[in-house]
Amino acid sequence: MILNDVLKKIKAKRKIFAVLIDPDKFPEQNLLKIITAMEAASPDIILVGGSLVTKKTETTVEILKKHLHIPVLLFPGSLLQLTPNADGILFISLISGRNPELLIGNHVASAPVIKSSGMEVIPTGYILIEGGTTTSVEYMSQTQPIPASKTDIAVATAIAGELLGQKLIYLEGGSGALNPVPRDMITAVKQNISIPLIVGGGLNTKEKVKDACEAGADIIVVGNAFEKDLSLLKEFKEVVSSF
Ligand code: 1GP
Repeated sequence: MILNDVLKKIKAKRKIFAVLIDPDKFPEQNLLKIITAMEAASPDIILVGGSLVTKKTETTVEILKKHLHIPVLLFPGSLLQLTPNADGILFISLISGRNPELLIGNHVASAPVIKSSGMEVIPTGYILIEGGTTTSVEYMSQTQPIPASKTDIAVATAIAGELLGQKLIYLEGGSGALNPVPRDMITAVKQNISIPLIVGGGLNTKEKVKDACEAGADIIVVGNAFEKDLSLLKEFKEVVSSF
């Protein structure tokens, strides 16, 4: 089970490195290139998804699974990205927002299909933080991010997520965020929950990845940076593994 492995690694004081593949940003040629980079760097998890995906997610998952032995988790921006060939799914509730479709509506619509697929389902409380620019996820979700200075609201939201039964909390700056989630916010959220903390959005340098790890992230997610420079993949993995 993917979540069990995550919990074991965190218990052993290890951090987890996840690569986000947006099917639109990695058409087949580019996908094969990042697969080669992942063969060398061995990330712990691959997430597949995006705020707006026009390509077939199923094909991307199929190619990833054909070449790599790394768990592939769906990170769906919409119901159109559901595909049964992934190993699991982050079953996301956008708990910083007040869009009922992203809190329960899409879950009801997709639950029977997800259940019958047999894939591992990981309930995840997703908290969007203002990242210095309007990100695709903010626009597409039609939700308002928590201001980066409002640590208390982020903490209260994360606690609520855990109390509601989420298994992971995802602190998200949004893909391509100018500013990643602030260090003090990561630390405060981590201190107030007992479930693993994912941090992503705008982590495009080794320093930012290190900062997020030091601040308390258990799982680091990077996507955008690798669309520009695949050599970063190995470097970031080394940073995360050094903790
Ligand atoms: C987005 O947190 C992920 O959902 C990754 O963000 O693409 O900015 O690395 P980046």
